[in-house]
Amino acid sequence: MGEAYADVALTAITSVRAVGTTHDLVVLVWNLRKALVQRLSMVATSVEHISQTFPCPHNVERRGEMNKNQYLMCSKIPLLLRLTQYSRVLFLDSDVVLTENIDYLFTAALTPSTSNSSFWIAGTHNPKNAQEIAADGTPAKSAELRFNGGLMLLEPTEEAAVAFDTFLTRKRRENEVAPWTSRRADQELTSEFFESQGGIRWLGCELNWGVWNMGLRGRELAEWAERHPPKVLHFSGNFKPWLAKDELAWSHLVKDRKVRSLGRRFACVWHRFHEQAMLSIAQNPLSSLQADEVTNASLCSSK
Ligand SMILES: [Mn+2]
Repeated sequence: MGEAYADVALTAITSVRAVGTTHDLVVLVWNLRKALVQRLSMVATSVEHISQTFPCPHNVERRGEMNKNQYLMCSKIPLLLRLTQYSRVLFLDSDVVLTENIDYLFTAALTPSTSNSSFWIAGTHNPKNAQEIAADGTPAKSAELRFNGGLMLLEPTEEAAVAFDTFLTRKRRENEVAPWTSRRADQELTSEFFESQGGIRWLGCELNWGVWNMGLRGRELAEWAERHPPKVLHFSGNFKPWLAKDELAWSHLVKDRKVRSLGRRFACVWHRFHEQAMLSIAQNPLSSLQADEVTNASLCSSK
């Protein structure tokens, strides 16, 4: 996570603490100002600087197709697989908030999709409609498997890390030849690697509910989310509550009233955690947070 997402990550962390996790909380950062690292250190178990160890030059300029595609081929997965001091790692994007404790994932028995899986990852899909969701929230048989990288559960081993590195190196070499693909390492290539190992274990999509995906797809998914309240809200894509100036930037994007009001409700969950995060940082004597940096969630004030 870079500079622009420091306070977004703080919000995510605040929510993880609020639901009472008993696990370590490691924040992965690169190119972050000292003051912001210090701010994150106040709430995290540890802050890991990944700029040196990231298995790809993160300073590649994003100018030009070639560089852009090289940039997209970077991945944090090998780094996660090398956190071998932990038996399981639950990766969360910084643009998520938890509304329920999901610590059970660290001990859950997860069924592999085939019996010959050497390495596995557990994750969720982005459903297109309610038919693509099975009764337990995992993809229905007919679902197009759009793996979403916002929440991933892994068991770190050096062996898996090396295998993933090798796979990425091969993909990068293929990618040097036009026409370049823009399949991103952190999501599409991750699922391709683990799929080829037979090892994607699907979790229910209430564990990584794409609010923007819901907005794009419409009412059916909103109704599903009302029946199965999301445990993790993921503000991926074009719906970022922290960028919202008015009406939570939602009303002009989504026509359906029901979807709109649910999206606003979810955005307000984010805003309340954000407010809580900023207030607790401001109260910390070590922080240099200015009062005017504490945004207010006034758009959400009717609780
Ligand atoms: Mn995300």
